[in-house]
Amino acid sequence: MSLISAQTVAEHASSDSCWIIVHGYVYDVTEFLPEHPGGSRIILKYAGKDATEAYDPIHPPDAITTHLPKHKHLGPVDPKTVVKVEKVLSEEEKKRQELVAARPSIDEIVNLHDFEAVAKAILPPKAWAYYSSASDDEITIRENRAAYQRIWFRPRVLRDVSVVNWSTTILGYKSSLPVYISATALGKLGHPDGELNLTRAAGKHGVIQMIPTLASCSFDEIVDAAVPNQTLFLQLYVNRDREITKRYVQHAEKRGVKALFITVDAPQLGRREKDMRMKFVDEGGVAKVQEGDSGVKKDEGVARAISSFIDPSLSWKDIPWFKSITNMHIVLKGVATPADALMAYDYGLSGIVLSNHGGRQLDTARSGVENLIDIVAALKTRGPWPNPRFAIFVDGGVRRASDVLKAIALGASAVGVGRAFMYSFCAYGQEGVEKAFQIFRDELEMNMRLIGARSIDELTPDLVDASGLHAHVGLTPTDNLYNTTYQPLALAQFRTK
Ligand code: PPY
Repeated sequence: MSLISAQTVAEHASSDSCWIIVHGYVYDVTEFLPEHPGGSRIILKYAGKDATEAYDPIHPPDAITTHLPKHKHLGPVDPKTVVKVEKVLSEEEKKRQELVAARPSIDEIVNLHDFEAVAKAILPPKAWAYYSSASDDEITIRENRAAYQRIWFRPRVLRDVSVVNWSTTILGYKSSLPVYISATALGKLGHPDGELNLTRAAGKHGVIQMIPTLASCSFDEIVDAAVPNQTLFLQLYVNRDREITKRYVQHAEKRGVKALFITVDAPQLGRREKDMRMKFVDEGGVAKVQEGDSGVKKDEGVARAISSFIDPSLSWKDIPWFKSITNMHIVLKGVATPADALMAYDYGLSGIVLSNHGGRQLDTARSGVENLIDIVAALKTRGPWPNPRFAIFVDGGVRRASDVLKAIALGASAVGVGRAFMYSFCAYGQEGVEKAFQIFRDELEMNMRLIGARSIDELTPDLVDASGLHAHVGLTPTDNLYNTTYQPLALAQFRTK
């Protein structure tokens, strides 16, 4: 195949003819411009140029080849013609890189909040905005933490706790921790290896990872990074085109994924204002919108930009179809009420995740751990509980092993942790994730001894006092570590010259 010179590519730098280079290959994306889920503006910024750096963090490597018809794949760029442009670092970027170099040594990290604080300091502002943002007034994201602080321990004593064991099974698969890695999207915004940091650490330590539909790495790259027999689950956003979903699910099953976690709390993506404002700043959008530039699309942040494929018509009627296309366990992620929990049970599913999507969807939704109380009570009406055929998981706000123990004591099978693991790799790569596992192990050992539970089975409701959980007001000690990393929302900014 003949090579295309960079100069030829540069001649196609408009919406009438738009070529871009990604990973050394030239693509004609002119006709794709109106279809790009992130809008055409962002592609046009790279028209006639190499877009790899902008493309990588937010697309799996194969996104462009699978979405663009073959005849638009024009050929490899001639590397000899590419003029290497010295990258000029902004003052902000220089400062950021200095902070990366001056990170605390990983030995200084003693809890999961430490990872978050490091990530907040060293992440590019857009990445931090996307990861940390939650919807509307961000009440729910904070409530997710606060709820755990309204549950108190009632420890048992004199139980010979010389040996304590926190290993368990999750949907029948061995797990060294009563915690799984929950799906978080776009891992390469925070670290060049993205989700692979999680896969590699999880494989080494016998922890289960839920692969995100919107990972930066491709599904196959993640599965390829796993060790033999490593248990992987898959989170699923259901595509409007069910054939795409079917292919994806069946491919996952073929590659050995054991459970499908269908996200049911995001028929439309929440408005995450930190993420939205970041985009405005970058594109100079505020000024242009105010000047009445009708060509400017009101930008809505990274997440909303790429979420148009998600099918809002998804309903209970689709459940039998999912059961017909896969033998994997099916779990609904994002259930919040006894009524829906009972429906999931009655549809013969394997479980539910009591989740509010890390506070990123419906603001002022209750926390998963609060919902756990009524949902366990409802499921008890269907027979003896715990029921080995139906698992309840909880996620949101977990930063301590004590949170995990509380949720399990109240009836959860295991707990999902998303952001905390993500921040651990943003800060220290795979080593960070491994350290996060170690912190969980240390905290689990200490807390299980102190509450008198030697195994996961011994975590029973009598060990906790959740009587204050439904009281949404009241005095609790301030969570200083969380509040320090929590970045308050900002209001609209005046323009500076
Ligand atoms: C989220 O951001 O909360 C997600 O679940 C991931 C995502 C990212 C982009 C579009 C839709 C969902």
